[in-house]
Formats: sequence, structure tokens, C-alpha cells
Amino acid sequence: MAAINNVVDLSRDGDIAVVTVNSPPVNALSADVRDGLAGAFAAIAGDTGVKAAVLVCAGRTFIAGADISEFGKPPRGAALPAVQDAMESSPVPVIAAIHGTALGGGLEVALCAHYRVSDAKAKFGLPEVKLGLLPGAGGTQRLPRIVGAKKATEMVTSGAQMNAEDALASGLVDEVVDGDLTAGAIAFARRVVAEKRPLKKVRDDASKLGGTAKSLAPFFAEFRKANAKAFKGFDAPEANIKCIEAAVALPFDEGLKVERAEFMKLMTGLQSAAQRHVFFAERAAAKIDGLPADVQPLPVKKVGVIGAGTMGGGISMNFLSVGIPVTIVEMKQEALDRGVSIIRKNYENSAKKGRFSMDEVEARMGRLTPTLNMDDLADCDLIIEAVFENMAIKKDIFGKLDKIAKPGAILASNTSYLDVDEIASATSRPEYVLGMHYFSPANVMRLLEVVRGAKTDPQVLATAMAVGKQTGKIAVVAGVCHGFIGNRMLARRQQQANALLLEGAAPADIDRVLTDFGFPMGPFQMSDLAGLDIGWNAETSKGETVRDRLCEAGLRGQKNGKGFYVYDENRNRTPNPEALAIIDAYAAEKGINRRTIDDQEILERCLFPMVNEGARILAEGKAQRASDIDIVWINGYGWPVYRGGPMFWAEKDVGRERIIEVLEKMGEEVSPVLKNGWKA
Ligand code: T1G
Repeated sequence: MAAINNVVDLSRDGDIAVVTVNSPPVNALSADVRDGLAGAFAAIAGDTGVKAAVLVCAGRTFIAGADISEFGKPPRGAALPAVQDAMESSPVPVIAAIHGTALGGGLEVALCAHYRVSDAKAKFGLPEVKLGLLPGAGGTQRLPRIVGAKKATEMVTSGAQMNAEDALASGLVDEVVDGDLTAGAIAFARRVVAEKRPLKKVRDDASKLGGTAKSLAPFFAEFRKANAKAFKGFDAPEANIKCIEAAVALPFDEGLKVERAEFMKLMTGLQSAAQRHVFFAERAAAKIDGLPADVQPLPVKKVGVIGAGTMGGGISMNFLSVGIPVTIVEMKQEALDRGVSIIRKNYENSAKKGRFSMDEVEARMGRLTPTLNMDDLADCDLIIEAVFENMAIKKDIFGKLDKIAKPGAILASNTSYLDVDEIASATSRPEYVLGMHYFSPANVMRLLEVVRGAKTDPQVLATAMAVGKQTGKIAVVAGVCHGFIGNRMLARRQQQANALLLEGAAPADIDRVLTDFGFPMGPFQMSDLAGLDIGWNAETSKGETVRDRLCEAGLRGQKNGKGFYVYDENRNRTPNPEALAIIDAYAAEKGINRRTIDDQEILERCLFPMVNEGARILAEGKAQRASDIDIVWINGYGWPVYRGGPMFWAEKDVGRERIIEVLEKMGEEVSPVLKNGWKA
């Protein structure tokens, strides 16, 4: 084995050359890897003793793409197209041997081999669209030449991965190897040589595109129409489609030029910078600053959930779905039965959609133990309380749990804003208490705010974070404060939205400005969906707020078809003149001069105070890093991923100066962290 450089080795198995990439963690196409590959294939081209070459990767995966951390930096090392040309124009057959995930540039490199083999678990994809990009190394021109233009369009606009079975069926791989992959690839290479098989260049075979520009035009038109809602706001999907259209309409090298041009437009755009920021921010969120390296998560083999309502049921499903048994507790049999039946119905619906079998439904339900007796939680490793938001009730429950739960059990509250330290004070083991704030529907929403109490033990925190990852959540550490990270900032937006309402902006205008910005829903649509009477009490209501007045007038939102909007039987909404009249009257009563407010003011007043609150949260250490705040808002509150999150947007899109200027005009006290800038 001869090292070409620190990450690429070249060895021989008789007359078969083996190029091995070994660049943990995911063999990304860094400058060193590109240099190593260029060197290896140059050596192979110059060695007449070599009859074929196998490209394989060490570690957990084949090349998982270009090295994203190099983007935006001055280019170094061999250019990827040069490496690909060296492979494609190799004088001997090149076989790519794939395991793990061949993604992005990794698959594009494999598509420049003359043959591809893989193990049975390998996955294949071009996920660049998730980074606001497109496959910029020939993937949009070569992939359709193998799987057809239609399949390629789906793959590059969704970023979805293809499994080995489908890859073999579609011709993406030529063989799925049993046993040792490298040995299987070398054997395959020997057969290619022995049978004098051609050096198949994907670029030269357009026979599988599946149609012409004319015959496929209806497909592309229908595809755009069918995905218009999903692609709204994103630049990358359309650019990807354009490249596949070019692959169908143009010769290979012309199509490559279109790909290059579209790629550079996206690469230099803010959306891709935002989505790349989010890629690394998601991974950074899992890290706990200052956690000693030797702190390992505690085992969580059995979970208890208190409360079988909407949140308790959804939380339980997260564990049942990954094989962890759950004991769920309720006060009354009827509530328990209702909770369990909703869990079953949700699973049965997923089975009907073909996500898994009815056997799997039974297996998951088989892991659920409903009970009316909290003592049945005595052997749980983690207990999550998900009952009504009332401090006295929660402290009572934690006091009882303190006596029931085994030593070392973690006690978590799903409170969405109450003081976790006060809840912990109801126990003799505050170091084992923290918050695990799920978002509704808890079995769907990816975000989990893990609230670190003043006395929470680092190992307990690490365990909750690990449990979050294990159950498919993006866990973010938050400190104890009112509303933690997300709800605390949301309150600032709602405050301004309510003020704008009185000053003259219509609910529909405010909602439109925020949905045009990219949020799935505006604040007043959300209020109508959640129900205007959440936390409202008819007996004590004195018409002090607009919401009181709306509720006193019988408006409840979607649940009774009238709130800020009136809703028809298909839930289509139109502004509710009754609500507008109530708002008018309230504003007049308060002597507020109403005026026309433009969209920019609406947007800035709704979002800038949020950013300021985010800066305060950082200043108080209630969030570890600004990118965590971005992850909270993208995964819990519908902030558009192509805008990178509120803190990224503030820094990279709007600029802190503009925000400070507007906040000062609004009479807001500007956080020093906003003035001085924050750790990303
Ligand atoms: N570049 C740089 N670092 C990467 C990386 C990449 N492509 N992929 C992963 N990492 C780092 C990641 O930050 C983390 O670091 C560690 O590896 C483990 O990752 C020209 C333009 C491969 C499925 O989009 O989807 O090719 O946090 O925690 O859950 O057309 O990583 O430990 O310091 O995610 O097992 C296209 C991106 C690039 C694939 C593994 N490729 N990666 O998941 O581990 S653009 C992608 C993934 C491109 C060309 C274009 C996943 C994974 P740290 P991890 P995992």
C-alpha cells in the first residue's frame, strides 16, 4: 500500500489497482482527497501493469459529498472536474465500490467510474438542494443518463436517497456485492477485464433519458405545478429542474455549461449560505459546551410519561417508534383510553400510508403500558411529565415522583415556559431534573428544547440530548427563563403584531407579510388555529384585551369557524368584518390613531424585537450559541430554512446596524450583544 497523500492510498491486488480514500468522518471531497485521487489516477494511467482500478473508501461511508466547510473559501488543490476526467478517461476500467452513503460529489465521482458496485446497505443521493445548491460536478447531466430524466428530477429536487436494490434495478450500480466489498469489487474488475467489457462513460449514453425535450415538456410542466407549494421561496429546486431539462435538450458538454452557470448563481447566493449555515448549526446544537469528554449518557431502556393528552401521547410515540417501552399514566380511565386510542389511530394511519406494516403497529402498541397508578413508574430510567401548565400541579407530581422513581432516574417536565428550577425544588434530587420541551404534534415536530436547570447534572443533560437524537429530534440546550428560547422570542413578535393591529394594520396584512417572508402561517392564523380562548376565562374576562373582546363576542377561531377570519366548510378563510369592527372599537376606545402601515414596517416590527430578544437570551447564557436560536426557530416555529434563522438573517441579510436603528426608533432597549455581535 503506497500513500499518495495523507488521505488517499494506492495499492495493488495483482494487476488490479486499489485506490482507498481514508478521510474521516465521511470522506468528504476535501482538497487533500481531490489531490490524492488526482495523483492516484495519474499513477494508474502511467502504469501498464494495471489492468483495472477499484475506488473504495475506508471508514463508515463512501464519499459523502464535496467538503461543505471549504465552500466560500479560496479554492485549493485539484479541481473536481479534473479528477473526474482522469477517472472517466482512464485507459483501464475504473470500478467504484460503494458502501454507506454516496452523496452529492461522492455520487458524481462514482458516476465517472465505468462501473459501480455496492454492498446491500448502500444509499445513493444528490442532496445538494438541501444546501440550497444543485449537483455541480456533472450530476444533473450524468444521473438522468442512467435513471432517466423523471427519476433524476425527483432525486435532485428532493435530495432523497435511493437504496441499493433500486440502484441495481435502475442501473445506477452494476452489481450488489455480498460479503467483503473490496474483494467483491476486485473480482468484478477481473471479470470486466476478462470479458473485455467496454469503458462505459455515462456521459456518452443518452439512450436512457426517457424522452426528448418535446416529449418530456409536459412532465416538467406538471412536476413544477405539483411541487409549487413545496418549492415556494426556494431558489434551488427550479435551478435543478432547469439542469435536467438541459440534460434532455442539449449535448452533454452544453448541458454541463448550464449546470455550471446555475450552480454558481446558487453558490454565491444568500439562500445557500443560509442552508449551509443550518447544516452545521444542526450538528453544533448537539454539542454541550464545557461537557467533560468522559461524561457518557445514562442508559434509557424504559420511559414513563405522565399525561395521555395530545402532548403525552405524541411524546410516548417517539419512544415506542424506536423500540423503547413506555408506561403512560393518567388520572381517569376514560382519559387513558382516549390517549391510547389516539396513539393507535396515528400509527394505523401511518400504516395505511405504507410507512410500516400493521404488524409494526402492533409491535409499537405492544410496548405501551397504560396505567392509572404512578407507582408503575418505579423502574423507569426517564419520566416525562406532560400535564396541564400549572406550577402547583407540576410540583405536586414531582414531589410524588421523587418518592416513586428509582435512584438515578431522570425526571423531566414538558413545560413550555414554567420555571424548571422551581419544579425541581419539589424533589430531593434537583440534579436529576430538567425540562424536555416538545412541540405539538410531539411525534412529528423535530425540535426539542432541553432545559438545563441550575442544578441539573451534566450527565443528566447529556442523556436528555442523546435521547433526543435517538428519537429523531434536534435537541437544543436552553436555560431556565420564561418561555426558554422559542416562546420567549415568539412573545416579542406577538406583542408587536398585537400593537400593529391597533395602530391600523389588518390581521390579514400582518399574516400576509409573514407568510410572504416564508413562515407557513401568520400570527393571527395561528391564534385562530390554536383557539382564541386558550387560557381565556369567561367568568373573569373584563374585555381588557382585543382577545377578551373577541372571545366575549363568541369568536373562537377555526373551532367555531370565526375568529380573526371566518372559515368555510373547507377551512378557506376570509377576513372577519366582526373582528375588524371589534379591533376598531377597541383602538378608538384607547384613543389610538390608526394609520396605514406598510409591509416593511410590519416585517421589521415583528422580527427585529425577536432578534433583540435572541441577543438577550445569548447575553444571559440561556442559549449556548446564536446558531442554536436559528435551529429552534427553523424546527419549532416555521422560520424559512432558506433564510438561515433569525440570528443568521439579522447578521447576514439585514445587518445589525439596520436592526439597531429601527429598534431605537421603536424605543426598544437594544441588547449589547446585538450591538457588539455574537458568537455564531
Ligand atoms: N462536508 C463537510 N463535513 C461534513 C460533510 C460534508 N459533505 N458531511 C458530513 N460532515 C461532517 C458533519 O459536519 C459532522 O461533523 C460529521 O461529518 C458527521 O456528520 C459538487 C456541491 C453523510 C448522511 O449534503 O448528509 O457535494 O459535527 O453528524 O448523521 O455537487 O453527514 O462531527 O464535527 O451528519 O452519520 C453534498 C451531507 C455536499 C451530505 C452522515 N453532500 N452530509 O450523517 O453524521 S455538496 C451532502 C450528510 C456537494 C457537489 C456538491 C450526513 C451523512 P461534526 P453527521 P451522520
